[in-house]
Amino acid sequence: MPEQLTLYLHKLSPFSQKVELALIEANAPYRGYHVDLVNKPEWFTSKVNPVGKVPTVTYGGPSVDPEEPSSLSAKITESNVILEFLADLYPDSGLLPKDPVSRAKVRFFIDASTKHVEAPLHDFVRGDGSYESVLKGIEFVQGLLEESGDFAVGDHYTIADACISPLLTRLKIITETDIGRFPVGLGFKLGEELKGPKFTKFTKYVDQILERPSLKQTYDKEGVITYFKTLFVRTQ
Ligand SMILES: N[C@@H](CCC(=O)N[C@@H](CS)C(=O)NCC(=O)O)C(=O)O
Repeated sequence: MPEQLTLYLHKLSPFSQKVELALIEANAPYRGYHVDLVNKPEWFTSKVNPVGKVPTVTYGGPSVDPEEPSSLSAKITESNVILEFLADLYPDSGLLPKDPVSRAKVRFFIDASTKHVEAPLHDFVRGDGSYESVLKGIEFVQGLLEESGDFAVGDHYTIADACISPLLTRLKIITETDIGRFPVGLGFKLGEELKGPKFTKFTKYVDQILERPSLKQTYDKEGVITYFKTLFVRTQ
């Protein structure tokens, strides 16, 4: 029997989603517990994650009620760290390839998608960033993609794909709805630009990734749109 694994998550959290994606793709047994981030329970901060953020995983120890976490389980936080942890737990899942060069490529892709897509997109949607840096970041990541365009690295789903997938869903929302604190129309413009020949490989990859059953299982598109509408209200 594998050790117990509980994922504390929030359904609209992109960081939680990447961890859930990796668990599902690895066929890993786990228990998901939805944390109310608005009325965060005291026990979550005192017993699970002192920083109070999701995702957090408890691993090992007795199988207990998630609301009464055991002091005997390991508590693992930070989505990219959890992705690596899952790849270590399930070495035959393909979440990380076996050969060192491909493993380095997966790690580089995770680093790049965090620095060059997550950060600029985060700033852009809040009205603090620039359109150009979003495009430049996407171009950088596109340059790392396999020619086939099916996966980020090699011919198998890895934690690199899990890491970028939630960002791709949010990018699609921004380009389809224009929701964000950037000037009106810039989200649509970004969408048009991404449809052009310069971004063919990226677009093919996005389409492929968004069709995966694991993505559909973990993604509440309408929920994210509603949340974005309340969070990113334009002030002018
Ligand atoms: N760097 C962290 C970010 C996690 C994070 O910001 N989680 C948000 C939800 S998307 C959260 O739990 N916020 C609740 C809070 O800060 O109180 C990771 O990658 O896991």
